[in-house]
This record gives sequence, structure tokens and C-alpha cells, in this order.
Amino acid sequence: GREAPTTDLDLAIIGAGFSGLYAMHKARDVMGLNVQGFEAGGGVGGTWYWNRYPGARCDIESIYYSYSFDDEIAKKWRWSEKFAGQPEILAYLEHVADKLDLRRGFAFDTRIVSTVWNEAAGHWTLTSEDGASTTARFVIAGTGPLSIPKENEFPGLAHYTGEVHRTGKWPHEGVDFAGKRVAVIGTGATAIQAIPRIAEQAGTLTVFQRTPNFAAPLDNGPLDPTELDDVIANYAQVRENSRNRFIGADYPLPEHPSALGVSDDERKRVYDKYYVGGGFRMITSTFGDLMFSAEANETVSEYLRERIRERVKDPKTAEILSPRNHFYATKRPPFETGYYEAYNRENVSLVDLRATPIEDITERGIRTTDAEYEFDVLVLATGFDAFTGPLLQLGLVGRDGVRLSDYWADGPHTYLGIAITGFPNLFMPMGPQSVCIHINNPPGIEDHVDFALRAIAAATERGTTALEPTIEATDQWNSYIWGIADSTLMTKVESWYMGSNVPGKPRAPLFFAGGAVLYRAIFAQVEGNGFAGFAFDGAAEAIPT
Ligand code: NA7
Repeated sequence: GREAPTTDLDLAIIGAGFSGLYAMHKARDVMGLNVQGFEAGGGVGGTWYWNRYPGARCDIESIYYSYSFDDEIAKKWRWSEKFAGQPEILAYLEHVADKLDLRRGFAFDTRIVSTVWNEAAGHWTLTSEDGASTTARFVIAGTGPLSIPKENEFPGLAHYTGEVHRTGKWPHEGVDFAGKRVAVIGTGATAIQAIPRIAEQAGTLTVFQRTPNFAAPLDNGPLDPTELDDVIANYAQVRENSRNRFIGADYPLPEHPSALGVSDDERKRVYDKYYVGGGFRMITSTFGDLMFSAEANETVSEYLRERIRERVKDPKTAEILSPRNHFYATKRPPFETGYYEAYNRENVSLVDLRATPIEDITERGIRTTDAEYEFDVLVLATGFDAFTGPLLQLGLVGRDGVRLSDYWADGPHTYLGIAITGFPNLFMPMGPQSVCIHINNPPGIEDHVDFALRAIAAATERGTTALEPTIEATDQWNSYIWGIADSTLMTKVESWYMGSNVPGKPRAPLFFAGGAVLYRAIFAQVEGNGFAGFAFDGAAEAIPT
């Protein structure tokens, strides 16, 4: 590689979403580092910049799904709804960026495509799509877990003559569905938000479903201003309570340890309590064994199938919409507003791809094994190359010319989900094998970024040129990730949590399933032991056990 005589930056930040914005503020304004940010999009917001499809909304309450680090922002920002929609979350992040003057720190419309470690210089060379290069001692990859859409699997799509839209890359001007024949492929959390909204506008809507999902009513609505005043007055307590919960939001502990240890009436009372508007409380606050016992999980699964049968008028359609092949919450449980009722509409129909798979997309629509359909608009809600995809797209080459794509050919290898052996001075907030996604992300992101920046400060203080985890620490983390995941039902099914949604992707748990509290305790322990598991210029120590 080209040798640069000096290093341009202390720190390069990739991404201007929740992670990158906070990292920019903390590194630049609090630590006084020389920082430059790079963002592929035309503005701040990350996930909330790209995902503008109808119905896009956060399934965690707005009072929890926000930053905690700035009191003034927390006190002044007034959420209008219980669960904020995409426009409001984007407006919030734009407000944060403006208030802290973060935009000038980022180069927008700038996608980093090559990130190469230069051992002699002790820095990274980052190159964007247009060929411009910068060097930085440290890199924070705030690229997010769900920012790279899964590649299209239909060769015929290239010849389709109608409009095609991907939910994760929705046009800013919106899409006019009025009177049109519309198809949606996919029934994940995204599609389940979009389908009822599209159904209201489209001439006809045909949903192509491969795997049905367990969805429950979000019960969104205006946020009562006095309730919000109350939260704002007690934010410190709300945040503290949230940080002491598995999911990183102040949800009650389970009502009972086991779904099998109570009467049918009591079980129904508990599920009824959380079905409408409980959100993820359906898992965190009902029974303690839903993620561990197939028999316990079947009780919530059957409860949810009963609700589907109640809500969908046509029994055949209800059966097609009822999951039979996975446990509740082993695939990401969606929340909905009128999803099941959409199938009671005259203009909506459902195609069961288990019975009649898609053969290909044609010039005019979709061909399944038994029929040809014509559409004006195709909506691909087919998901993401989650967790690892966004990092692999950075073209990372570490020490000794090792490519990340080679090192991770059999699945991700990280330490704490935040650093990679052989890729020095690189940190990934919400990286693969971190607690990412299994918790309320904004406070989690603050923890990750704080940890990364304290590691950077420690390395700088000790005069370390290349900070990276030891191979022992990485191996132990990998076993730990598998151990925890295997104790749950999550490794027993195919899901994007396991990498199985992308053809050819290695099957491995891509997340730390131990929850926010344990994860924070591990961070604290590692840091308290002088960043144990990280080698400061060869002074390797083992991960504490
Ligand atoms: P998901 O949850 O991965 O959903 C994608 C959906 O698309 C799912 O129903 C898939 O069925 C379906 N799919 C994917 N590829 C195909 C093909 N080739 N043919 C037919 N159907 C297909 O992604 P989302 O965007 O909904 O959600 C991602 C997360 O973003 C969400 O959970 C939130 O955390 C934010 P499958 O299940 O693979 O059979």
C-alpha cells in the first residue's frame, strides 16, 4: 500500500446514525480528537434516513428509544406518539445533529469501500467510492446491523418493467400506490408495518409470504403530554431503571417463572395483559421460560395463533398466516397496526409460497409454480444481510493483508462484539456478537461508544500504536456467544439472527443473547481489569471468566 508520511486523523467515524452521531460528539467535542465522519446517505439518521416506507416505526416506546447523554435534549424534545414513526425519529436525530453541530463533522454521500490497515504507519487508510483517501489512527464503524439489504435472489428482476422499491431504500418523495396493482414480497417486521398502509392506498395488494410471523398489536397513539412531563421530570430514574433490565427499557420482570406452572386462566390473563400494546413485554414480562422451553413457548405461540384466527375472517387465510415452524420470538417478533384486518379487505390477497414458491420475477410481475401475476409496483421487503454485511462492505483488510471476508468466512469472530483480532484500532458499536438488536439500541449504543472511546483513550495514554483483542479472548467470546445462544430456542430455528436468511451465509448466532445488564457488567469488568483481553502492544491478557 501507499505509505502516508503522517496520519490525517485521530479517528474516522463511518456512519451518521445513532452510533456515529454520538461518537462524533463525544470524540470531537468532549475528548478533543481530530475526527472526520463519513456517511453514505445524503443526511444524518442512518436506519431512519433510509427506511422511509409507509408505516415505518420503532417498536420500542419513544421515551426509551432515545439518547440519554444530553439532559437538555432529553428535556426539550417532545415525542408526539407513544411509538415514534420514522419521520419523527429522523427529525429527532436531525435536531440532535443541529444542536451539537455534528453535520459539519461528516462528509455525506460518501461511501467507504476500502479500509486497509497500514502496519508500518500504524493507521488505517479509508477510501471512498470516488477514490478519495484519508488516514486515521482509529476507526469507529457505526455502520449499524441492518443497513445492507439482502441481495436480490430473482434473476428476472432485471427485466421487470414496472416500478420496484426496496423498503430499506425508499424514495424520499414517497410512492404513489393509488389504483395500482401492488405486490409485496416478504412478511417480516418491515412488511407487517407496510402492508396495512399500502392496502389502504393500492388498487389491489398481493402479499407473497414464505414464512408467517407472530405479530401483536402495537397500540400506538398520541403520547399524553402530562405523562411525558412526568417522564421528563424523572428521566434519570427512567434511564437507570431501563439500564437494569435485560432489554434496556423499563419493562416489568416476568409475572411467573414458567408458563407451565400456572393455570390456563392465569396464563391467559397474563398474555391478555400484554397482547395489545405490550410490545416486547410479551417476552420480557410474561413468563421466564418462553425462550428456553419449547413447551412453554408453545403456550404463547398458540395464544397468538388464536388471536390470528379471531381477527382474520377467512379460516384458510388465517391458517396460512399462522406460524407452525418456529418458536415465538426466535425470529424477530413484529408489531402491527391493522395487519391481520388488512387480509379482510376486498383488495388484498395472500399467496402461500410454501405451497407455490416463486419461480422468478417476470417482465410483468411474478411467476409462482402454479400462476403468473401482473403488477404495476413490486415492493421487496426481503430483509437484510444483518450484522456482518455492513462491515464486510467496508473492504476491511487487517494486519498481514488478511481480509475480513476471509477471516469471517465461517461466521464472525470478535471480542465482545466490538473489536476484531488482527484489525487493530477498529471498534464496532452494535457489532456482530454484541448485545445489539436484542435490546433497546440507543442506550446500548451509548455504552458501546463510551467503551470504545475509553479504550482509545487508554491506548493513547499508554502510547500503544495498535490495540486489538488477543486470539484467546476472541475464541472465548465465540464459545460464550454459542453457549448462551444454545441455552435458548434461538439456535433451533432458521432466522436472520442466525445468518440463515442469506443464501450461503455461515450459520452462527450473530448476537449476544445474554441481555443488556450482563453485557454492561462484562464491559465494566473488562475495563476494570485494564481492558483485559486486549493486547496493548503484545501485553496480552486473557479474558476474565
Ligand atoms: P426480515 O425479517 O428478514 O423479513 C424478510 C421477509 O422476506 C421474510 O418474510 C422472508 O421470508 C422474506 N423473504 C426473503 N427472501 C425471500 C425470497 N427469496 N422469497 C420469498 N420471501 C423472501 O426483514 P425485515 O426488513 O422485515 O425486518 C428486519 C428488521 O429490521 C426488523 O426485524 C427490525 O428489527 C428492523 P423467510 O422468513 O426468510 O422465509
